[in-house]
Amino acid sequence: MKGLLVVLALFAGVFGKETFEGHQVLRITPIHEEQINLLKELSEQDHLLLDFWAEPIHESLPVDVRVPFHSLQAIRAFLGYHEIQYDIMIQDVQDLLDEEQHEMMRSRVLQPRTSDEYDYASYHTFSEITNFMDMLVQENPNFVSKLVIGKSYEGRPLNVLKFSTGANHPGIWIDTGIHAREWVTPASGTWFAKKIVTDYGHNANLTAILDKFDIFLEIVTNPDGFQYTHSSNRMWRKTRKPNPGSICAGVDANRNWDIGFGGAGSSNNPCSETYRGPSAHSEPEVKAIVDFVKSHGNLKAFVSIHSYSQMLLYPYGYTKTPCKDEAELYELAKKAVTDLKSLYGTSYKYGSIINVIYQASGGTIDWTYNEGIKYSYTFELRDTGRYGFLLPANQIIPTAEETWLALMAIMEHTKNNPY
Ligand code: BPX
Ligand code: ZN
Repeated sequence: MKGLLVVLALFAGVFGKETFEGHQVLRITPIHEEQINLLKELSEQDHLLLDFWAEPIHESLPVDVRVPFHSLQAIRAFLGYHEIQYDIMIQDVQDLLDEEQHEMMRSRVLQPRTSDEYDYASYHTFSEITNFMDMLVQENPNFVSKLVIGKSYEGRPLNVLKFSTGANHPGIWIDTGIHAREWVTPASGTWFAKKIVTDYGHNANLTAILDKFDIFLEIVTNPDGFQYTHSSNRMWRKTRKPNPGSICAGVDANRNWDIGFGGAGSSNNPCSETYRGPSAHSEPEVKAIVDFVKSHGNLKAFVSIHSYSQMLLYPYGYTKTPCKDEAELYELAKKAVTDLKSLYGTSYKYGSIINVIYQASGGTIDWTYNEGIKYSYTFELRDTGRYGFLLPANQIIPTAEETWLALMAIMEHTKNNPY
């Protein structure tokens, strides 16, 4: 059976799109340690092909899991037998994907000729986002440029938009889309790019920031994975480099950094969604950022954007030891999420990665923080699990707008507190 499913998966990968008909996303709510342990055992049953959107870790975090149609009976029986509570969050994953595709097709009818015509309220492919970047550069030649900091495994350019008003400025970095399926993040990144161009010279706060700092924005940080979510498997998370000796491809680019590499909260199994890779910085998508950070040498803030779960996090993820700027990072996170909430009432948790989510080794911002970039943060954007990675497109703009307020708080603090 397992062999057959693997063959089917490969078939889908080569010849078409993986479908998710009848798949459900369940939110499981374990109430004590014993139930957590049962769920951990469940997650090791590879033949069930479960996709844990949120892993069983501790009782305060619900466990979201996508269950293929053929495993639903078994899972329901298991949860019922052990009296573990759960709710159905998504009745049929494919229905949401069909709606998402429909929405994208509708948007595509009008090809944008300018960045004003671009449909920020819809999801887009890598090539559409690349065209957007080129339009923005063309429209603002003295302000915006496109750097290519490297190439992905499959050879796509790793594009970074640079917003700059003068030479030798310190830098602020923002990346979106390092995890392929977290679609609202590159969609928000695209909106941020337009917002920066619109507000410069009009919004006093952003203008003051840009008079002193360059902003670097990598919108599609994992282009191979992103393309794969469009062409083959909407649920793909990792990079797309093959793993020699395994039928599973890809590395978790948020476990591949050279800090606590190989530690707890990362996997040495190439088939795991948190596979750390054969060595630190093994992924060209990660190495390109490492080289950029080092060669730039003067980044003062680094923000890496994920979804979902509505959190603003700072180092560390690999250790319980508080980072030395914990007090300041905590206060700034509090201010940022307060500003974020002021727009639509969206609530965010905040704190260190290990305290607020879970232990995770080899994460991006642990590395950037230890490189001396004090204001290193990670966002987990909307929502808290109603749609998870499949956030409907009508939430893109509100998500981007509220997140922008938090980004402004971080950038302003960075400007006002030189170090
Ligand atoms: C964020 C920063 C550093 C270490 C971990 C995170 C959480 C992030 C992850 O496990 O890489 C969660 C997520 O964005 O991937 C979303 N998710 O799987 O639900
Ligand atoms: Zn992520």
